[in-house]
Amino acid sequence: MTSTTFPKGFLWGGATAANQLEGAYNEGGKGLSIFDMVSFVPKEERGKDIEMDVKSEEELNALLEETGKTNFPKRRGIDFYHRYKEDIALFAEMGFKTFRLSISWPRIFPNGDEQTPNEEGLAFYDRVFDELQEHGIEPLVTLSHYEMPLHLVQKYNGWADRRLVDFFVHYAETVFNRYKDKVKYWLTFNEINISMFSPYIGSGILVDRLEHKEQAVYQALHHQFVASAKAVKACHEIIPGSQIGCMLARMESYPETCSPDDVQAALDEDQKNLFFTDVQVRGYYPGFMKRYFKENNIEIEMLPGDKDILLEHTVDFLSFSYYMSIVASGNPDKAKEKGNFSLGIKNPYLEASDWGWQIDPKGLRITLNKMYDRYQVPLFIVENGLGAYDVVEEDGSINDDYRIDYLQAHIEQMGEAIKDGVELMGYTSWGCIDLISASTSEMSKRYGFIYVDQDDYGNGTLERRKKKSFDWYKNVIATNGEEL
Ligand code: BGP
Repeated sequence: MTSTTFPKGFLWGGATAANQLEGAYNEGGKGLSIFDMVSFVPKEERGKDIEMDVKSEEELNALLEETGKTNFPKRRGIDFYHRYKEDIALFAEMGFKTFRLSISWPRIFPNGDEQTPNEEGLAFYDRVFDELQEHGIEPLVTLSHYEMPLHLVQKYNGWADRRLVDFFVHYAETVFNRYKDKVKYWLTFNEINISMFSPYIGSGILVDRLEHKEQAVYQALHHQFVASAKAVKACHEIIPGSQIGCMLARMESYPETCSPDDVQAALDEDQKNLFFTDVQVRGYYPGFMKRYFKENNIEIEMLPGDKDILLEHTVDFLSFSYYMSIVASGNPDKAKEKGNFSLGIKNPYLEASDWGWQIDPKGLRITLNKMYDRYQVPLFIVENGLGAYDVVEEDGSINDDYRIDYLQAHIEQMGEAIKDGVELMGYTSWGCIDLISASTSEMSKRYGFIYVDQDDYGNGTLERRKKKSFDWYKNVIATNGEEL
């Protein structure tokens, strides 16, 4: 890698989310969030498909009953709420230029539909941003990372209800006004396409309440698109010079063979993935989705003005997570085998992580090129990393060479894409400090450069410890990606 590969000012750093990090789920005036309700199911008891959805009112009420009795590690997070100073100091030691975190919406508006924000919640993020500023670390803030106030699910069935647009915009304006001197980079919805896999986590919808589920999910997403565009508008008005992006869980789809049926299947998968960025970056619904809606009896209700809002307030940059690629088949029997994103059809050319995620560094170069070609806006990789079991040796060291290998290979391909002409703003590796897994609620699925002493059941001292990858990443940043 030549010294000129990564541009000057490239935003190296790490990424997290409030729901998996902060803990203190019932402190500081915070309301319950949808994620506080997702329980931990040990691996042995889990089915083949990962389950992070809550589907019905009964299920939700049963979970609420348990609140306070069961302290899921999720609700304890890794206690960033009380330990942020120590953690930020470690990020600074690695030389982070940026730190991606999310604001917990229910910390600011415990119910989500009230007018007056919770001052204690606002003050917490003031302290965090000040600490980052002191260390010269630029925050990159996600407004909604799987964490709407639970009350909005109970009362409105989440984003299925149009009123959520105003609640969200009020929340966004509140935090833009409050942090306008502290935060320049923003993201609206984390992995907005997650609703296709989990309507509860992505859109706060209990699907058992609905007759035509797909219709409701796409309608909810329309509301989210409008809310996102309105947030873009507000961000630009309130914080001159700010940049705000969308965020997609990007999964490059490969055809299983060169049969045109497989190629078409891969294109279909890909288009369904890129639909979300089409709306947020180009500002309009693509033709292939209009066709899909028609053929599946889905009608999106739009208010007058919606189309203009989408078109006029597109995002400044496109951010995405990248963990794996997937395989598509035109054979209907095979296509059925494909469960959720972690399973699917095996790619015989790739290895997979312990959780079945197929590791594909070259796919990152391919996807960067394809997305840049399609959109011609700056890209930002805001999540990438290897979830793995780590072992603490007797001398206390953690030798995570497998993680270094994974990141090294991906960063190398990022460099290739930059040389191809892709405009890339930065890279924030997911879970730069070990945190609770989103899909499995495990603590033992670790991504960090920093180890946190806690097990899947919430036992442990929460002590922080540097892994081998800590010094490795520090050097990557210090050499601006020259030494990998
Ligand atoms: C993304 C989410 C993150 C995160 C990551 C890793 O989908 O945006 O919140 O957790 O994936 O997934 P997991 O924690 O399930 O390993």
